[in-house]
Amino acid sequence: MPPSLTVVVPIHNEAGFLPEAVPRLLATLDRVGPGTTAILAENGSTDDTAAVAVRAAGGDPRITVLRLPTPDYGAAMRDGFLAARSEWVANVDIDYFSAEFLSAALALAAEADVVLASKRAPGAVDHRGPIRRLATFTFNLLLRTLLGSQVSDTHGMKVIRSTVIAEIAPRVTSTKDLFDTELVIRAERAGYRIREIPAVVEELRATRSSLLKRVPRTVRGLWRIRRTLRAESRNRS
Ligand SMILES: Nc1nc2c(ncn2[C@@H]2O[C@H](COP(=O)(O)OP(=O)(O)O)[C@@H](O)[C@H]2O)c(=O)[nH]1
Ligand SMILES: [Mg+2]
Repeated sequence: MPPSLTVVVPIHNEAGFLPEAVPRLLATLDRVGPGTTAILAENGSTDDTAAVAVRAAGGDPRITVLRLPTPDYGAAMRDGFLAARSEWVANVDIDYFSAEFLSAALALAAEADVVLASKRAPGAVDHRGPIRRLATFTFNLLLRTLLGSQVSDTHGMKVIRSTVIAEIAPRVTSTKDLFDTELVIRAERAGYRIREIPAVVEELRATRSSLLKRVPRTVRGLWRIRRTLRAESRNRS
């Protein structure tokens, strides 16, 4: 039997998309196997996302809806991870998840602590447009040059051992889109075993956030992580 897994899905202003996405998520839980549940972590929506999520789940006990006031993708992920009671947790977006990846990641349970679906690993197939692919390439370059990371992608589907979450998540200082990046970088630096599975990326709808706004915010955020990690290692030595 595969180990238990909680799939954490941050959701925000998704009332229109959930009626088709939640049945797809339930079918994915079925395919990954018994012991697989999901937490839909809503925060700060201006539509009735949380109520629609509860309705779309139709009382299925495998789905829990968390609700918090302030919009923050990373905080939703962190709250979902910390609420989970399974051996493993996953993070996926509501428009991008796959049973194949989740099952393949759990199959690596004996040899990995963090399994990333990488859009940049050899063999990955990325069906997104050229601008989004360029953004992922540049982000990865920054991870390597600014943070000295060996991983090829920190943003997207991932499966993490709960003991790693318990140790690392409380130390993460980034919120929003960089929470998971800092989590993975800290896990890597702590010596946890990171494995990557080449991803097949097919988003089910166009991106809703502006890349132009996201790029400067991301670069500033990565510099801030670098400063924080450097200060921590100076304080330790
Ligand atoms: N809880 C929460 N979820 C968010 C927030 N912003 C985006 N999301 C969710 O994050 C996931 C990715 O969002 P999406 O708009 O597809 O972003 P993109 O594909 O990265 O451009 C989706 O499941 C969104 O509902 C937020 O402020 N809070
Ligand atoms: Mg998306």
